[in-house]
Amino acid sequence: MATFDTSLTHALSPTPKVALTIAGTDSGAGAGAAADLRTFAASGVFGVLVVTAVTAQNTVGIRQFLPMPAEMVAAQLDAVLEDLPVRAAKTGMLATRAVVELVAARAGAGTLPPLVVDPVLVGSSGEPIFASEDVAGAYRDLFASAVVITPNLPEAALLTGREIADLSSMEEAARELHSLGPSLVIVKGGRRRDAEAVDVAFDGRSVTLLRAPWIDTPNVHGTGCTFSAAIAANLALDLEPLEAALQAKQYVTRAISGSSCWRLGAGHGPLDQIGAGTGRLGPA
Ligand code: PXL
Repeated sequence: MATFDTSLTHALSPTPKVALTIAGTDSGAGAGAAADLRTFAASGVFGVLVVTAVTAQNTVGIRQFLPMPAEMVAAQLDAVLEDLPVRAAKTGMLATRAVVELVAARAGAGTLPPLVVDPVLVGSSGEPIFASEDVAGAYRDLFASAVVITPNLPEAALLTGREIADLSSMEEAARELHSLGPSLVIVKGGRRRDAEAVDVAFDGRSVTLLRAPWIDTPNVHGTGCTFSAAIAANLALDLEPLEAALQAKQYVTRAISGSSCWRLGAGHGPLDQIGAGTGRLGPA
C-alpha cells in the first residue's frame, strides 16, 4: 500500500487560492459544476460550488431539470462567501430569471468576487435553455458588473439582436456587449467549424483573436463551462483578464485534444480537464 509522507508533504503545501462556480449539475458530468471543479483542480485552485439547478442528463441530452429556489442559491452564496476567501467566481447555468437577478444584485452591490459570466442561454443545437422567461434581459444587468463575459455565437446573436456569421460581425457584437459594462467580452466562435476555432475578444481598446486549431471530435460537451472556469481560475491566480483568457483558450484546447478519441456515451462526450486519460493523481 502506498503511504503518504504527511510530515514533509503537508508542511510544504501552501494554502491554495479559492475560486467559485455558480452553476448547474450534469449527471453525465461532462458540463456544469463537475467540469468547472475539474478545471479548478487542474489549475491548482480550490474550487467551491453554489448549485443553481440539478439536471438529469447524459452525453445524449437533458431529460429533466430542477432549478433551485433563489433563496437556496442565496443561502449557498452566504455560506461560502462568509467563510472562504474566494478570489474569483464564474456563473454557468443560472436556470431562472430570479437567480440571474439575485446574482446581478449581489454583483452590483460589490459583494461578489471578480466575476466571469458565461451566459448559458442557448444549447449546443441552438435550442433555448430558458423556455419562456426574459432571461436575456436580466443578463444584460449582470454583464454590467462582470469582469469577463463569454457568450457563444447564438447567445451573442440573441443578446444583441444581430445575425452573426463571420469575424467582423463577431467583433461588432463584442463591441456592443462591451458597452454594457464588462471589462472584457469574448464572443466564442467555436461553432463556426473552420480550420481554426477563433474567438473574438474586445477589452474596450483593442480586438484580440483567440485562435486554436479546430479539433474534429464529438467530445465537446462542457467546452464553454471549461473555458469560463479556466478564466476564473486564472483570475484567482491574479492574471489580467486578457492573459487569463488567452491561457484558458490553450487549456481548453488541450482538454479537447486529450479526450478527442474517447468513447464515453452515445452522444457528445466530455473533455479531459485533468489528464484522466494519461495521469494518475488519486489513490493507489
Ligand atoms: O454548457 C452549458 C451547460 C451548463 N451547465 C449545465 C449544462 C449545460 C449544457 O448542457 O447541462 C448544467
